[in-house]
Amino acid sequence: RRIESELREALTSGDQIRLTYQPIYAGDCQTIVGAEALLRWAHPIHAALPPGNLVALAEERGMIGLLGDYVLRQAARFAATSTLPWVAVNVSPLQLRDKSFPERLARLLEECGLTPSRLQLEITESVLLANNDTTRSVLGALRAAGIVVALDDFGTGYSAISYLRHHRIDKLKIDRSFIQTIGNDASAAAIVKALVDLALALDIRVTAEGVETEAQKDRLMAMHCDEFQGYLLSPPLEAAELSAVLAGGA
Ligand code: G
Ligand code: G
Ligand code: MN
Ligand code: NA
Repeated sequence: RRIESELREALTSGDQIRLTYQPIYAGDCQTIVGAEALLRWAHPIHAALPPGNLVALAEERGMIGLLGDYVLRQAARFAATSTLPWVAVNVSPLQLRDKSFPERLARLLEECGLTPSRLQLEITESVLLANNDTTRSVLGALRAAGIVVALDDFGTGYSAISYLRHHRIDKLKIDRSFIQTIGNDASAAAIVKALVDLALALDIRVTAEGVETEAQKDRLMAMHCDEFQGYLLSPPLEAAELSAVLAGGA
């Protein structure tokens, strides 16, 4: 009860709930091509509440639409005033089950002055597995509007490759569990290589998540992975910190 009203309050006032932005780099590992927005609740008690729990709480209490729109607005506002090419926002499966989502999002982008092609949405495989009619039409409308849709945590769910054909996803993000074992697990390395090649063949972009070591980076570069994300390159940054990095001041 209490946490619910606190969440509602945090969403209507102040900047307790903020986003941090983790840069995503081009294949050269030098150029920032975009950033993933990650939720943070700076609350005296709930500061330790991981974003996954916050999202789950909002889902349970019927507040995911509210939280989701808040996150999208904050990310779009930041991107609109930044030189960042695009910003990626994680969306819950429930947000995509709302028929009014594409239209609301279009209005929000217009209001923030952000071109749809500068917004990417990260969805999880469970979204596609559910095979829900509303979700399908919502995804179609989003892509028709020019919003890039990325499949997050790829490889951790039921990863049916047929989804890539039927749902025409724009980007795959290979889950960090594969990247982290790429150096000492031959099968993980083979899977990553196969996924990068598959993405190339399907004309889908591919991002390696959770790149933490030079050795991982070198192997992924040799595989011609398109995009890199991870602590080796940069942790999530405050909006102002990212702006400073983009301006060459950090
Ligand atoms: O930043 P961190 O590693 O703690 O994020 C944990 C999880 O929370 C990740 O799976 C991430 O996708 C998810 N997450 C972070 N921010 C958001 C958000 O704004 N919306 C949704 N739905 N999930 C988020
Ligand atoms: O599920 P999703 O990919 O959206 O989760 C993103 C989460 O991964 C963020 O919470 C972010 O802090 C975390 N993350 C980003 N880079 C790395 C990394 O190099 N290693 C690890 N372990 N986590 C990372
Ligand atoms: Mn993500
Ligand atoms: Na991920």
